[in-house]
This record gives sequence, structure tokens and C-alpha cells, in this order.
Amino acid sequence: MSNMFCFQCQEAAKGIGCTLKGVCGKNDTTARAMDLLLFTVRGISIVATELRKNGKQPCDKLNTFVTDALFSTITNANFDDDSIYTRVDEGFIKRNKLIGKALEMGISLPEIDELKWNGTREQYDEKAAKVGVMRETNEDIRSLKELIVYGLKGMAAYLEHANRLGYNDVSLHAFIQNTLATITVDNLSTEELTTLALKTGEMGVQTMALLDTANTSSYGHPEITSVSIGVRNNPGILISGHDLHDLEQLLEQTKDRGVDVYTHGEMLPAHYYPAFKKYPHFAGNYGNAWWKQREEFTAFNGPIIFTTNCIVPPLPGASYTERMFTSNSTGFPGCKHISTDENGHKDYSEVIAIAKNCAAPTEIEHGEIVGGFAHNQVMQLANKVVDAVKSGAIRKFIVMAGCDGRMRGREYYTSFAEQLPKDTVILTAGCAKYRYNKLPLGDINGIPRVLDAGQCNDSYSLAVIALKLKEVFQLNDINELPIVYNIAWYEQKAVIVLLALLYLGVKEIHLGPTLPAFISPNVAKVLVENFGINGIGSVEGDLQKFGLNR
Ligand code: SF4
Ligand code: SF3
Repeated sequence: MSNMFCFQCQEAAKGIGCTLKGVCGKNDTTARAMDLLLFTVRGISIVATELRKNGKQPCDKLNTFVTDALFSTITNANFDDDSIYTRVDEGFIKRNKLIGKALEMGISLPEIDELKWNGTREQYDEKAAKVGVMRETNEDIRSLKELIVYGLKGMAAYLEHANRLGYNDVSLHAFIQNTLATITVDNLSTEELTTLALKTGEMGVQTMALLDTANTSSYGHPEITSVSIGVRNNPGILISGHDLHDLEQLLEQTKDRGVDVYTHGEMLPAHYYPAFKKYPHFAGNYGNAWWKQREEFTAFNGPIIFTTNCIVPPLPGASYTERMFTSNSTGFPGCKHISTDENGHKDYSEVIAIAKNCAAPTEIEHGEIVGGFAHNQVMQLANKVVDAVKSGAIRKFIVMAGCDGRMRGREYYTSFAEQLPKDTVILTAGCAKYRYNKLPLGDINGIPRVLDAGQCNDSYSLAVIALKLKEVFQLNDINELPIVYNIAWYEQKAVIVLLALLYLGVKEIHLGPTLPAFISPNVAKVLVENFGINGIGSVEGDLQKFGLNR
């Protein structure tokens, strides 16, 4: 049996793919379980799409099943074979029910393994080994299909967050399923797949817009905020990931309980939302990006809640494993999973009880960082920004959004930020910011030189800002703006952000620290020729390329 093959993230072994165990810590059994889960999701999507064509809308529960299944296969989201196989069991039941419905309606279905295979749990692993990404033998077709699937995974994650806040758009679910069906059943050419990848980018923009509406309607528009990075004397609960709805419930349930709540990693931007400022026990942000969690969670001393990726498997015997909780699509064997009831409610009483017996967090940093520059806030400063550009005080904006990661080469981003000329401003979103958001880069006429819009999904905000500036400067093309793109990626949410930018017509994006392993040489050629996508080089060389010499 082949062990596993996965090349979906920036850490893919040797820049090719992980074959024995994931560099992320994913076991081969988990990788295969995920391949089988995607197999069931493809089957479901094929039948659901046929039903839609015949006027029958699948129910919300089915849509949620698909987004959750996709989300659970994102890098660093779920390491728990049992929880993945439970989803597979459920997936086959759902698929078979849908098939029954389709047959009742006289719909003929394609003769395809994804619809025919029915095995027992004992047969899952063997089957899983045959349905992974290598089932597609043509390298370029495989590359484009996986590009699309990874974009859909990112899209599913953002859609799930919006859904949890009560914001939904069934056409986005339909697109995800329809696309999975199309790339499974139809023999699309590379040109057709490239078009579909851009269409995925368009739907990605819509999904991020929906999540932006969900977040800002629920919690207000992010505003300029100083966030403490130090600690207080109470025990604390650390919440990581991207789900603001989970944070809200935690803040409500911890009110007046003598514990503080801190954010980690991608949850930092929660502090920028007005609605969360009313909680006096919302203490600050602790630590840095996801990959530093082993040291930081040890020092935190209190319970940690994962609302989404990215989990780093704790080392055996790690002191914090017993205080680690997962929720939503995430999972880790041996860690408690906080379930959601049918009203979307989560009960954090066990987390709070544990926290009360923990020591206060150990201080690892102190001071404050500033953020909250999402589109609404930046537009309130538009005059100031436009004046600074017109007067030449700001020469260029550098979009440095995306992900952080543990690869050594990512030191590039810190050096790049440090060496940027002083008349440039970094626009950031996502956990990539931790490479430079604590540097003393100063400001330009009161505008900080690092403007943090928020989480990776708030890259949407950066696109809105760019489109508004295009209007203000009366330009025909987004690429005429004084903005350059030097984006860092790690996992699949960055893929949907990238596809969204390509759909919006952004050219000359530099992508690092390495180009995706799933991009074949021929597909890379298309990306270079049509979109000017480039890798990164040396800091000095790239500054020169961008016209950013000091
Ligand atoms: Fe390897 Fe990344 Fe896949 Fe993990 S998610 S197995 S590191 S390619
Ligand atoms: Fe970070 Fe995972 Fe991608 Fe949301 S939390 S940007 S890496």
C-alpha cells in the first residue's frame, strides 16, 4: 500500500510532497482518511449537483457537511483519524440517501466509483490509498484540479465562519459542490480548468465579502486599536484560530469569573472589533503566529482553545496537552473536543473550571501593537492617505498578506520589511504579519508603516481598499496603483486569497517563500505568462525589482 501523498501546503517535503508522514505532523493514516473523506465529498457533490439541476435544493445540513469536511482536511486543522472516519461514515450515508432520492426522481447518475463504492470501515484504509491526488495521472490536469480543490477548501473555511454567524449564500455552497462534481466527472482541458480556477477566485471574493459582512454586522467595523501583548495576574484562557462567534461565546461565559481571555495567532484582530471592547477581561494577545505554539502554550499556563487551524501536534509529554481543546472542524487525538449544539451554542464550562486552577500566564513580551486598518477604517483616513500619496510622502504600498510558517527562509519577510524605504507602507492581513508587526517601523504623517487589516480573510479588505484607491485616483487598471504584492503562503486559505487576487486582475504577485509543490512546470508557465506570478529572490534583489531602492 502506498503510504500517503500530500502536497497541499508550503511545507510539502522536498518541495514535492509528503509521502511517509506530513512535515506538519499528519500521520499517513490521517492523510489517507482525508483522501477518503474527499472521495465521499466528491460523490455527494456529484449527486447534489444533479439534484439541483432538477430543481431540488439540498438541505443546509448537507451544505454544512461538505464545508466542514473540506475544512477538516486543511493543513493543521485535524489530526484525529477517528473524527475524520466518523465524517466518512456520515458522508457515505448522506451520499446513499441522495442517490436514493435521485433515482426516485428518475435522474440518471454517472457510472463512477465515487457513487458506487460501499465498503466497511475495515476496508476504508485500503480504499483510501487508491483515491488520493495521484489518481489523476496527467501532471498538469492534476495540478490545476488540486489548485481548484485547495481554493475550495479555503473558501469552505470562510463560508463556515460566515454561516456560524447566521450569514449564508446557498449559491456559494452550490458552486463548491458543482465544481467538485465538474472536475470529477467532466474531462476538462487545461484551459477550461484555468478558467474554473479564476471562477473559484471570483467566488472566493464573494465568500470573503460575505464573511466581512457577517463579522462587521455582528461586531462592528474594525477600528484602530492598541492591543496589549503583555499579561495580567489572573489565570487566562487562550483562544486561537479565526472564529469570532466562538470568541464571543467564550467572552460571554467567562464574564466575572476571575479569568482573562487572550488571543493567539489569527485571533489577534478580534481586538479591533468594537463589540469585543466591552469585555474588561479580554486582556490582549499572547505570543505570535501558530508555529510558535509549543513554547508559547507551555508558558501560557492556562487552557487553549482551537477554533480553526493551525494546530502543531504537541510533543509527547507536553505540559499543555491536557489543557488543549479543539472545536468545529479541528481535532487532535486525546484532546477534548467542544461540541456545538443545534442552536450553535458551545459550553466552555470545563475550560473555565480548568483555567481557574491554573497559574497566570508567564510574561513573554510586553508592550502594545496597533491594528484595525480594515477597509472602513482606512476609508475614513482616505484623505490623509491620498494626500500622502500625492505629496510623495508615501511612495508605495506593499501588500504583505498571507501566512507565516516555521521555514527558515521566512526570515526574508522580516528583513524585507526592515529594509523597505521609509516612504513605504505595508498592508497586511493573516498571520504573515507576525514577521514584522513588532518592528519599530514608525509612521508617515501619523499613518503607521504597518497597517494590519485583520485575519487572512480580511485580505478582502485590502482588495476593497485597492479598488477604492483606483476610483479615487481615477485609474483604469488596479495595476496602475502604487501597490506591489509580496505575499507569503502556507495553507489552503492562502490559495483562495491568491485566486481571488488573480480574479480581481492583480498582476505581478510575488509568492513565497517557495512556490507551491502542486503547481506543475507547465501550469507555472501559464501563471508566469498570464499573471506575472513570481517567486521571491534575495531581499536586495526583490527591493530593486519592485523599484524600492532606498
Ligand atoms: Fe505535507 Fe503540507 Fe500535506 Fe502536511 S499538509 S502532509 S506538510 S503537504
Ligand atoms: Fe495563518 Fe494557518 Fe495561513 Fe489565516 S493560521 S493565515 S497559516
